[in-house]
Amino acid sequence: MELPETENRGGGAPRHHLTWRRIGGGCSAPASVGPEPEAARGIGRSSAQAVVDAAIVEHTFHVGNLTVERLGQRQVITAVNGQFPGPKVEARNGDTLLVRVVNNSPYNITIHWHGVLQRLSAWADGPAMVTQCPILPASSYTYRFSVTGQEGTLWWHAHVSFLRATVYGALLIRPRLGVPYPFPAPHAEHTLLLGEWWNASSTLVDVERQAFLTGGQPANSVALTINGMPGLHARQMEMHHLRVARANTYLLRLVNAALNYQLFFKVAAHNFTVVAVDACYTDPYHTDVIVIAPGQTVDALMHAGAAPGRYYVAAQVYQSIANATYSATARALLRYEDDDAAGEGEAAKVVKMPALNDSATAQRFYGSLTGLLRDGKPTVPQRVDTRMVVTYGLAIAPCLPAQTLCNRTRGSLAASMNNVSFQLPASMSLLEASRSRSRVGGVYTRDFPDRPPVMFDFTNAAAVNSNMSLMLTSKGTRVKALRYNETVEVVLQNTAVLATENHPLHLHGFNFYVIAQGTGNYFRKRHKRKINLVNPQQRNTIAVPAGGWAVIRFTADNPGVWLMHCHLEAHLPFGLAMAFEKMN
Ligand SMILES: [Cu+2]
Repeated sequence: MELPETENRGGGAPRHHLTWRRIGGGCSAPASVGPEPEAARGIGRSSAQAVVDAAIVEHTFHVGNLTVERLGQRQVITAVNGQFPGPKVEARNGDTLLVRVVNNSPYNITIHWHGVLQRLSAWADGPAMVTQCPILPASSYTYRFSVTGQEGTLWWHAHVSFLRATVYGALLIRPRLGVPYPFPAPHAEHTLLLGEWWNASSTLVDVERQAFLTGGQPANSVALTINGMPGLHARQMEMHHLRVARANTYLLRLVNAALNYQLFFKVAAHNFTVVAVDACYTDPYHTDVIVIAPGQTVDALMHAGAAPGRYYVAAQVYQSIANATYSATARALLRYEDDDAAGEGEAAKVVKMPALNDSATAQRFYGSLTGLLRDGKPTVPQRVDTRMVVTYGLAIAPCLPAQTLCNRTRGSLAASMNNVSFQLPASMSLLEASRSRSRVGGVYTRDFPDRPPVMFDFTNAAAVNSNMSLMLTSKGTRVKALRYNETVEVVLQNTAVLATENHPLHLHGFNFYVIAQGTGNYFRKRHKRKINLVNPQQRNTIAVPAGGWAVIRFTADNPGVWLMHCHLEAHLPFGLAMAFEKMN
C-alpha cells in the first residue's frame, strides 16, 4: 500500500500547532510521510502510450478564499483554483489520477473522491481523521489513485467540517478510448452540479461550530444552486444556461452536491432516460422527474425534441421529514439554438414540480432502477458470509462539556447507528491506527455491534418517542472488522426516534447492490419475495425510505478503513456514521 506524501509549504512547524488550537481537535502529527511519486510525473495524456494504456491525469488544486456575489450579497467562500463550483476532473476508465492539493485557506482541508473505489489506495480516500489527518493551512498533499473498472459521473468534495458547501466539483470517468457507452451515443453532454447557498455573515465552518455548541440543527441555506447559480431572478442573471440543438440527444450528468437536501429535478416539456446512477450503469429507465439525494449522481439522456424556445430547468427540495416547510427551488435555462431569433422578451416555459413532501414520487424513482447486466462483469453475491442489521436515525445525547451553549436539561441532538453515535478520533486517523496495530487501542474499538442492542418496534413513532431509553445514545468510535473477500449483507433500518427521515447513506470504498427496499420494519421472511438477486441497482449512496429499510450486499475485497455515513451533512457531526475495517 502506498503512503501519502505530506509536506509543509512555506510555514514552519509552529504554524501547525497554532492552527490546531484554533480549529480544535486533530492529529498530533501529519499523516505518514511517503515518497514523492516522481515516477509518475511528466507522463501526460499526450503520451502516445495513452492510446493503448492508461494515462496519468494531473491536477493541482489551490484551495483558498474567493469573493463571489450571489443574491445581491458579496461574500468570501473557500474554493478551489478560484472557481465555484470547482474544476472538472476528467479521466478514462483505467487512468491514474494525481491531484496535488495546496491549502492556502485558513481551514484544515481534505478532498474525498466520492464513489472512487480506491482499490489498494485507501490513503487517498479523503475523509478527515478516517483515512488521513487534514491538510493544514500552508501545507499540501498529493492524492494518487486509479479509476480502473469505473465509468460514469462521480464528484469530489471537501470531507472536513461543512466546507464541501463550496469545495466541490465533477469527476467524470469515460470509457477507455474506442469503447462505446452501453447506450446510444449522445451528441454532447452537460454536467449539472446541484448545490446549496448560504448568505452567512460567518463561514460554513462557523455554521457547523454553532450547531455543535448549541447541540441543535445547523442554520439553513438560503437557496439552492445549479452550477453555482440560484437562477431566482426574472432578469435571468445568476442563472446557468444550457444550449441544445433540436433533434439531438444530450447526456446530462447530475450531481447532488447539496449539504442537506434531496432534490427533484425536471426540465419543462422534456423527459429523461436514466442510464447510470453513482457511476453504475442501469437498465434504461424512462421518467419525467429525476430524484437525487446528496452524494448521488444520475446520468440521463435527454432528447431535444421540443419546439424551439426556452425551457426552465428546476431542482427543488424533496423533504421526507414530517411538517417540513423549507421548499427552495433553483432554476437554469434550456435554450434551443434556433431560439436566438425569438429574442429575449419571450417567457420561458415553466415546469411543474412535485410537492416538497412527495415521497411516492421519490420512492417510485429510487425503487424502480435496476442494474445493467454486462457480459464478464461481476453480479450480486448470491452467498452471504456476514449478516448485519443496522438501525439508524436521530437521537438525543447528553451535552458534552465543550458544548457550552447546549441546554443541559434537553440534551444535544445526535444520531446513531445501532445506538452508537460515531465520534471521529482526535489523535490519529483510523487508517493510520489500523496500520500500526499496537496503537489501535487508544483510537477505536472493533466492537461495532452486528445488531441493535435492543429490539423494538423501530418505526412505531408513538411507542419509540415515549420511551426515553430508546431515544438516548452515547458516543463511541467503534468499527466492524471484516475478513478479506467475505460477503456482507446489511439491513439498514430507519427508526422513528424523534422523526423518521429518508437519510442518504454513503459507503466509502465500495459499490453495493441494493437488493430490496421498503417501508416499515424489515422482516426477512415476510419480505423475501421483494429480494432481487438477478439485476439489482448498484450504488455508493442509498436514500433509504423514511421509516423504512433497505438491504444491501457487497464483497469486502478492498483493504482499508471505510466510513459509512449519512450524506446529509448536518447528521455527520451528530454521529450518523460507522466504519468498516478490512484487514490486508
Ligand atoms: Cu441523515
